[in-house]
Amino acid sequence: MCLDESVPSSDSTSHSLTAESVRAFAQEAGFSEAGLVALPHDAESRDADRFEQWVNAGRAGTMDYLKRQSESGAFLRARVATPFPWAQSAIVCLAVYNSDEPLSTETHEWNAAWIARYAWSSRVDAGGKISPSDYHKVLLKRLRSLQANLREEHGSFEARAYVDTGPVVERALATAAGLGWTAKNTCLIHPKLGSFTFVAVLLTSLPVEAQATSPTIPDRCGSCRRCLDACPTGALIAPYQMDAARCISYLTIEHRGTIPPELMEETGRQVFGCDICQDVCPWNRKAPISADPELVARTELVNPTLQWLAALEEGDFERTFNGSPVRRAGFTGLRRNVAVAMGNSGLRDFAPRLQQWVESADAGVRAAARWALDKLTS
Ligand code: B12
Ligand code: SF4
Ligand code: SF4
Repeated sequence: MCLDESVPSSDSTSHSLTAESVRAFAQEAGFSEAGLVALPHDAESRDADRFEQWVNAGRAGTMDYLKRQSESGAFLRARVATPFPWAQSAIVCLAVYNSDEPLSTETHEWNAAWIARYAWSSRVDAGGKISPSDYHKVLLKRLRSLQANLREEHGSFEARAYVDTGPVVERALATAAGLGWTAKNTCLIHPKLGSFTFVAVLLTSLPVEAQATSPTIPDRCGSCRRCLDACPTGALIAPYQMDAARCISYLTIEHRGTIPPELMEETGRQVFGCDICQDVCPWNRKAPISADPELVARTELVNPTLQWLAALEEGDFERTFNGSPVRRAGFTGLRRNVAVAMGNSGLRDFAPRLQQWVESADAGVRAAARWALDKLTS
């Protein structure tokens, strides 16, 4: 799904942007923080080189959308100007999704699974009814409102709004826009908000007023390496370097088919995404709790039981996760992940269910169920 928004080109813009005014507009639109950077930004060549090296080293696994190239062979995402030659500025916004629910690293029952914090979100309507929400849609709507306010102030201009899905390296832009540093776990850490934040980007053809860009924030990881030590699969191959093909988030959400058997045990009981390298990070200890009415944690997704997840049939999956980020894994993807988690639970009660799934039409579910059954019964 391409969640972008464009408006026709204008003749010229009457005003240029300042970090201060952009931040006020973004907060009015519902974002926690925002920064502004003129394009191309000072670190663009360095970041483009890092991105290219990362893709060329095969770190993107099967995420082919990251590898797309222009006709001239340039990686589309490495530099904003490749797909968007008109872009003069990036307004980068953050939305906090942290909640006061437990961390994945705290002790849990053996029959409990883990769904990543970012995917718990829901909104509560005036009548108190709770429905799943997806940050892509929630934040895109806010970017549109920000864009509309800017249009009132500056007249017509060209723009693209992206939350996750556009051809841009959002954390590189966020770092350049002074919203934090790209940390050793590769997440963007804001010194006050921590890393449980979503990133949303509005590219515009509006220029930035001289000296009115946001100042950058230096790296504050220091000598810490808790995230590297805690990562169960060794996906953080060095500080600031991730082999996404080993990351549990990739394996349980993005990767289709069979999870490599050598990584099944390390995947533990994470059935959708992974929070470990953020849960151990000291910068998240005092991170504020989100008060966002559209990103409220659904408590039934916090430490859900494997029994409940295993009993979901396709219709139940659709009803439970329609409108939620969890839908991205797909029904068979989640079932495959639940099978791996059951194998890692040590609970032999799951054997009959796994025995049924060994006959599944889906190869990923079959392989996971076979592996889990062998592990539980050996
Ligand atoms: C592909 C992708 C993934 C992949 C790969 C992640 C990765 N580290 O590359 C997988 C599926 C594993 C993944 C996992 C997660 N993701 Co993701 N993902 C993306 C996506 C679509 C592209 C990222 C990308 O381009 N990666 C390529 C690498 C090169 O880019 P990068 O990691 O951003 O690159 C920086 C560093 O690697 C660094 N770097 C590289 N080498 C070096 C060397 C040195 C010395 C230094 C200092 C830095 C450095 O520089 C790069 C540029 O700043 C972005 C959205 C977007 N369009 O950008 C979301 C995004 C990065 N993901 C996000 C989230 C929330 C997650 C998860 C937390 C979800 C979860 N709980 O499971 C995990 C976090 C895992 C982690 N530790 O990063 C958020 C991050 C928010 C934040 N505060 O950081 C984003 C921005 C989506 C959004 N709009 O909010 N994701
Ligand atoms: S998200 Fe999990 S698997 Fe991925 S790098 Fe962080 S700790 Fe490792
Ligand atoms: S755990 Fe330590 S090294 Fe890792 S991102 Fe946090 S501060 Fe940086």
